[in-house]
Amino acid sequence: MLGKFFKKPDPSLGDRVPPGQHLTEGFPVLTYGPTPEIDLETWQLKIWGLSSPLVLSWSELMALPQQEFTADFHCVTRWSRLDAKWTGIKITDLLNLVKLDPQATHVLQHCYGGYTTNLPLSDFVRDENFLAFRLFDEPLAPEHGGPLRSVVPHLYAWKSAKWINGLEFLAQDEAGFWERNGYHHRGDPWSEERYS
Ligand SMILES: Nc1nc2c(c(=O)[nH]1)N[C@H]1C(S)=C(S)[C@@H](COP(=O)(O)O)O[C@H]1N2
Ligand SMILES: [Mo]
Repeated sequence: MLGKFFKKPDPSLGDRVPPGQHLTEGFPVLTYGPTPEIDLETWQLKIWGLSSPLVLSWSELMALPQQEFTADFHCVTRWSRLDAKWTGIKITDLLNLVKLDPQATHVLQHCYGGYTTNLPLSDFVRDENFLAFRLFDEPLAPEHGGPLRSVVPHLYAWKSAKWINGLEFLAQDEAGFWERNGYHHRGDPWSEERYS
Protein backbone atom coordinates (compact mmCIF):
# COMPACT_ATOMS: atom_id res chain seq x y z
CA MET A 1 0.00 0.00 0.00
CA LEU A 2 2.67 2.43 1.07
CA GLY A 3 4.55 1.88 -2.19
CA LYS A 4 1.61 3.06 -4.22
CA PHE A 5 1.57 6.54 -2.74
CA PHE A 6 5.06 7.18 -1.47
CA LYS A 7 8.07 6.90 -3.73
CA LYS A 8 11.79 6.94 -3.16
CA PRO A 9 12.97 10.32 -4.41
CA ASP A 10 13.84 10.38 -8.13
CA PRO A 11 17.61 11.11 -8.22
CA SER A 12 16.97 14.21 -10.37
CA LEU A 13 14.71 15.57 -7.64
CA GLY A 14 17.14 14.54 -4.93
CA ASP A 15 18.36 18.04 -4.29
CA ARG A 16 14.79 19.12 -3.56
CA VAL A 17 13.90 16.35 -1.13
CA PRO A 18 15.23 16.83 2.40
CA PRO A 19 16.88 13.90 4.20
CA GLY A 20 14.52 11.25 5.57
CA GLN A 21 11.56 12.40 3.42
CA HIS A 22 9.55 10.42 0.83
CA LEU A 23 7.68 11.98 -2.07
CA THR A 24 3.92 11.86 -2.38
CA GLU A 25 2.00 12.96 -5.45
CA GLY A 26 -1.20 13.51 -3.54
CA PHE A 27 -1.65 16.03 -0.78
CA PRO A 28 -2.29 14.30 2.55
CA VAL A 29 -4.28 16.11 5.23
CA LEU A 30 -2.64 16.42 8.62
CA THR A 31 -4.65 18.06 11.37
CA TYR A 32 -4.64 17.74 15.12
CA GLY A 33 -8.32 17.84 16.10
CA PRO A 34 -11.41 18.75 14.09
CA THR A 35 -11.62 21.06 11.08
CA PRO A 36 -13.24 24.31 12.25
CA GLU A 37 -16.30 25.70 10.50
CA ILE A 38 -15.59 29.24 9.36
CA ASP A 39 -18.00 31.79 7.91
CA LEU A 40 -16.41 34.35 5.56
CA GLU A 41 -18.95 36.96 6.69
CA THR A 42 -17.49 36.97 10.20
CA TRP A 43 -13.94 35.86 9.32
CA GLN A 44 -11.19 38.11 10.66
CA LEU A 45 -7.42 38.27 10.68
CA LYS A 46 -6.03 40.19 13.66
CA ILE A 47 -2.54 41.54 14.23
CA TRP A 48 -1.53 42.55 17.75
CA GLY A 49 1.27 42.60 20.32
CA LEU A 50 4.42 44.51 19.36
CA SER A 51 2.85 45.99 16.25
CA SER A 52 0.34 48.65 15.38
CA PRO A 53 -2.95 46.72 15.68
CA LEU A 54 -4.91 45.68 12.61
CA VAL A 55 -8.12 43.74 11.98
CA LEU A 56 -8.89 42.69 8.39
CA SER A 57 -12.18 41.37 7.06
CA TRP A 58 -12.20 38.88 4.17
CA SER A 59 -12.96 41.60 1.60
CA GLU A 60 -10.17 43.81 2.97
CA LEU A 61 -7.76 40.89 2.71
CA MET A 62 -8.86 40.17 -0.87
CA ALA A 63 -8.07 43.77 -1.82
CA LEU A 64 -4.35 43.12 -1.21
CA PRO A 65 -2.10 42.11 -4.12
CA GLN A 66 -2.59 38.44 -5.08
CA GLN A 67 0.04 36.18 -6.61
CA GLU A 68 0.64 32.57 -7.58
CA PHE A 69 3.26 30.60 -5.68
CA THR A 70 4.81 27.21 -6.41
CA ALA A 71 6.29 25.69 -3.29
CA ASP A 72 7.49 22.39 -1.85
CA PHE A 73 5.83 21.17 1.35
CA HIS A 74 7.62 18.94 3.86
CA CYS A 75 5.74 17.30 6.74
CA VAL A 76 7.76 16.12 9.73
CA THR A 77 5.94 12.75 9.49
CA ARG A 78 8.22 12.22 6.44
CA TRP A 79 6.13 13.01 3.37
CA SER A 80 7.03 15.78 0.97
CA ARG A 81 4.86 17.21 -1.78
CA LEU A 82 6.81 19.11 -4.44
CA ASP A 83 5.47 21.93 -6.61
CA ALA A 84 2.21 22.64 -4.86
CA LYS A 85 0.58 25.54 -6.69
CA TRP A 86 -1.05 28.12 -4.48
CA THR A 87 -2.63 31.54 -4.82
CA GLY A 88 -2.15 33.96 -1.99
CA ILE A 89 -0.84 37.17 -0.51
CA LYS A 90 2.77 37.72 0.38
CA ILE A 91 3.49 38.08 4.09
CA THR A 92 5.60 41.13 3.26
CA ASP A 93 2.63 42.76 1.48
CA LEU A 94 0.42 42.11 4.51
CA LEU A 95 3.01 43.52 6.90
CA ASN A 96 3.24 46.72 4.85
CA LEU A 97 -0.11 47.57 6.49
CA VAL A 98 1.35 47.66 10.02
CA LYS A 99 4.31 49.10 11.85
CA LEU A 100 6.30 46.60 13.90
CA ASP A 101 7.85 47.70 17.18
CA PRO A 102 11.65 47.43 16.86
CA GLN A 103 11.54 45.17 19.96
CA ALA A 104 9.55 42.50 18.11
CA THR A 105 11.72 39.45 17.43
CA HIS A 106 9.14 36.63 17.10
CA VAL A 107 5.63 35.96 15.90
CA LEU A 108 3.07 33.49 17.19
CA GLN A 109 0.56 32.50 14.50
CA HIS A 110 -2.97 31.86 15.88
CA CYS A 111 -5.71 29.82 14.21
CA TYR A 112 -9.41 29.11 14.41
CA GLY A 113 -9.60 25.99 16.59
CA GLY A 114 -6.78 27.13 18.87
CA TYR A 115 -3.67 25.83 17.06
CA THR A 116 -0.60 28.05 17.33
CA THR A 117 2.91 27.95 15.89
CA ASN A 118 5.87 30.26 16.51
CA LEU A 119 8.57 31.70 14.28
CA PRO A 120 11.44 34.16 14.62
CA LEU A 121 10.83 37.19 12.39
CA SER A 122 13.83 36.18 10.27
CA ASP A 123 11.88 33.05 9.25
CA PHE A 124 8.49 34.76 8.99
CA VAL A 125 9.25 37.96 7.11
CA ARG A 126 10.64 36.37 3.95
CA ASP A 127 9.84 36.96 0.34
CA GLU A 128 8.67 33.39 -0.31
CA ASN A 129 6.18 33.18 2.60
CA PHE A 130 2.50 33.80 1.95
CA LEU A 131 -1.09 33.45 3.10
CA ALA A 132 -2.88 31.06 0.74
CA PHE A 133 -6.55 30.88 -0.21
CA ARG A 134 -6.34 28.72 -3.36
CA LEU A 135 -4.56 25.38 -3.98
CA PHE A 136 -4.18 23.93 -7.51
CA ASP A 137 -6.64 26.51 -8.90
CA GLU A 138 -9.43 25.60 -6.48
CA PRO A 139 -10.57 27.47 -3.37
CA LEU A 140 -8.48 26.13 -0.47
CA ALA A 141 -10.48 23.21 0.97
CA PRO A 142 -11.41 23.43 4.67
CA GLU A 143 -9.30 20.36 5.54
CA HIS A 144 -6.22 22.03 3.99
CA GLY A 145 -6.79 25.21 6.01
CA GLY A 146 -9.39 27.12 4.01
CA PRO A 147 -10.37 29.84 3.84
CA LEU A 148 -6.83 31.00 4.67
CA ARG A 149 -3.57 29.42 5.82
CA SER A 150 0.02 30.51 5.99
CA VAL A 151 2.68 28.74 3.94
CA VAL A 152 6.31 28.88 5.08
CA PRO A 153 8.00 26.66 2.49
CA HIS A 154 11.53 26.53 3.94
CA LEU A 155 10.43 24.96 7.27
CA TYR A 156 8.50 21.78 8.17
CA ALA A 157 4.82 22.15 7.39
CA TRP A 158 3.62 22.38 10.99
CA LYS A 159 4.83 26.02 10.71
CA SER A 160 2.25 26.58 7.93
CA ALA A 161 -0.81 27.48 10.02
CA LYS A 162 -4.19 26.32 8.71
CA TRP A 163 -7.27 28.53 9.42
CA ILE A 164 -4.97 31.34 10.45
CA ASN A 165 -6.70 34.24 12.19
CA GLY A 166 -4.02 36.04 14.15
CA LEU A 167 -0.43 37.22 14.26
CA GLU A 168 0.93 38.13 17.68
CA PHE A 169 4.27 39.90 17.61
CA LEU A 170 6.50 39.24 20.62
CA ALA A 171 9.82 40.33 22.13
CA GLN A 172 10.74 36.71 22.89
CA ASP A 173 10.12 33.22 21.55
CA GLU A 174 6.93 31.56 22.77
CA ALA A 175 6.26 27.91 21.95
CA GLY A 176 3.23 27.06 19.83
CA PHE A 177 1.13 23.90 20.04
CA TRP A 178 3.55 21.32 18.60
CA GLU A 179 6.59 23.14 19.92
CA ARG A 180 5.20 22.70 23.47
CA ASN A 181 4.66 19.03 22.65
CA GLY A 182 8.19 18.13 21.68
CA TYR A 183 8.62 19.47 18.16
CA HIS A 184 11.68 21.53 17.38
CA HIS A 185 11.35 25.31 17.77
CA ARG A 186 12.64 26.08 14.28
CA GLY A 187 11.98 23.00 12.13
CA ASP A 188 14.47 23.23 9.27
CA PRO A 189 13.87 20.09 7.15
CA TRP A 190 17.36 20.24 5.59
CA SER A 191 19.01 19.73 8.99
CA GLU A 192 16.18 17.45 10.21
CA GLU A 193 15.15 19.71 13.08
CA ARG A 194 12.22 17.40 13.83
CA TYR A 195 11.94 17.08 17.59
CA SER A 196 13.71 18.80 20.46
N1 LIG B 1 -4.44 25.01 12.51
C1 LIG B 1 -3.64 23.98 12.21
N2 LIG B 1 -2.65 24.15 11.34
C2 LIG B 1 -1.84 23.12 11.02
C3 LIG B 1 -2.00 21.85 11.62
C4 LIG B 1 -3.06 21.69 12.54
O1 LIG B 1 -3.27 20.60 13.11
N3 LIG B 1 -3.87 22.77 12.81
N4 LIG B 1 -1.15 20.82 11.27
C5 LIG B 1 0.16 21.19 10.74
C6 LIG B 1 0.89 20.08 10.16
S1 LIG B 1 1.67 19.03 11.23
C7 LIG B 1 1.05 19.93 8.81
S2 LIG B 1 2.02 18.70 8.14
C8 LIG B 1 0.32 20.78 7.87
C9 LIG B 1 -0.56 19.89 7.02
O2 LIG B 1 -1.25 20.64 6.06
P1 LIG B 1 -2.27 19.85 5.12
O3 LIG B 1 -3.27 19.16 6.00
O4 LIG B 1 -2.83 20.88 4.22
O5 LIG B 1 -1.41 18.84 4.37
O6 LIG B 1 -0.50 21.75 8.50
C10 LIG B 1 0.03 22.30 9.69
N5 LIG B 1 -0.84 23.36 10.13
MO1 LIG C 1 3.12 17.75 9.86
